[in-house]
Amino acid sequence: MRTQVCIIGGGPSGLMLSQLLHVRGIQSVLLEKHTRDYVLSRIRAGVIEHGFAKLMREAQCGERMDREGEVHDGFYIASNDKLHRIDLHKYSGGDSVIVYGQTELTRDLYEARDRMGGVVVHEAEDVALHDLTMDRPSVTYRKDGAGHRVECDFVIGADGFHGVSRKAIPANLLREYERVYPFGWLGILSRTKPVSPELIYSRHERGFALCSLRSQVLSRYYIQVPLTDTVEDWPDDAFWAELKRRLPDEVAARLITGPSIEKSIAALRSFVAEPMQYGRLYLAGDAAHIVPPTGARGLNTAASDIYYLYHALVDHYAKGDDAGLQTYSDRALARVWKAQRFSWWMTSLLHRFPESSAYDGKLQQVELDYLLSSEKALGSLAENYVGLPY
Ligand code: RFL
Ligand code: PHB
Repeated sequence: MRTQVCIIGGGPSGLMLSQLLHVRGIQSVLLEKHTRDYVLSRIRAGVIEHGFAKLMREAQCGERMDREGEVHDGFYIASNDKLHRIDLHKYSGGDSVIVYGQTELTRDLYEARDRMGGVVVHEAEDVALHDLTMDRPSVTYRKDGAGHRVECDFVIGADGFHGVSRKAIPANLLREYERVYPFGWLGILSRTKPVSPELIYSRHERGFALCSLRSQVLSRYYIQVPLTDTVEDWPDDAFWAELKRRLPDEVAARLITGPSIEKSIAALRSFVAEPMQYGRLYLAGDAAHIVPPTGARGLNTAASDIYYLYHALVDHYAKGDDAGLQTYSDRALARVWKAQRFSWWMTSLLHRFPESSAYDGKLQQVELDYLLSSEKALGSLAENYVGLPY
């Protein structure tokens, strides 16, 4: 099979890029390791920035998002039994975020690919990248026992943190930066009315908690847990009891509980691989970088990679201009590192760190006090949370 762009990974990054390229008349083949149902069963991001939403519209997949997504002008930080509202709209100079689940936007992207006759191969096994430094790279895979080869001009590695693309870059050319946090997030989804119409990020001596939502009838809650905990350690009743302990009393009193319909633990990690390009391979999204979810930056940073890559590929095919491809890694990484800084900062501000001293605890408290008392600090929080410009 011959195509222009071979995309590895059918998560939001890969789907979004294939859809955007299609709209501009550039062909792609997308290879995904798992079934569509499996990809859609992973509950992940809930908060998206307007830059992401704009790309969804440009990809002709924004209709349901615009109808069903909720615009949020603010969120709360809870600490010492009090709620503090962060007015994103005011402090960002008029911006906001959209609450729309990653599952839903991935579904919208798959539906658009179907509608436009996009080539998406599911259950592609043993994906391998070849001749990345030649003019004609290729990607091989197996499907139903048969071997296949896709010849292309460019290979896009959008196969997430555990994918094969990043590993195709020779180790001596790749620099990896990493921080692993000594805790994870246990998340549950429940068909209950959210405790608050806006998100609540709670800092508590027992550990962090987050009250989020997917709609006014679907709640998403998280609590910080040790990495040694498993989902089996947390029956629903234990989860709800612990969540309530970490929320201000008046919030805990109005929390509506119910059976969980999904429960999972995510480890928290910061990771960046540099450069994001090798020959004709370009990495995008979680394949190149990961953030802890505290600042809601992961998917939004993936979207900025896609934005740069999409424009670079359009310039290549439409104008024979390769400047965007040549500078892709540097441009993408400049924004990636800002998201890394913000995610690390929000994680440090709100979590309980097992090794921290009494002094560290005081610093964390004064950092929060300062934030809540300073218009400039609130401005910095807001502009990062709604998304820095591309
Ligand atoms: P994905 O979503 O991991 O998709 C990669 C796809 O590649 C496939 N794959 C392969 N395909 C072919 N061959 C191989 N060898 C392959 N290996 C893997 C995989 O099956 C998969 O389908 O990466 P992508 O597209 O870059 O998207 C990134 C986002 O998923 C991620 O950044 C966000 O979910 C992070 N995140 C959040 N981001 C936000 O911007 N806002 C949020 O509110 C937010 N909340 C979250 C989050 C992530 C979380 N977890 C579970 C880590 C909340 C959580 C709990
Ligand atoms: C979510 O709803 O899953 C969510 C929201 C905000 C975050 C992380 C996750 O910072």
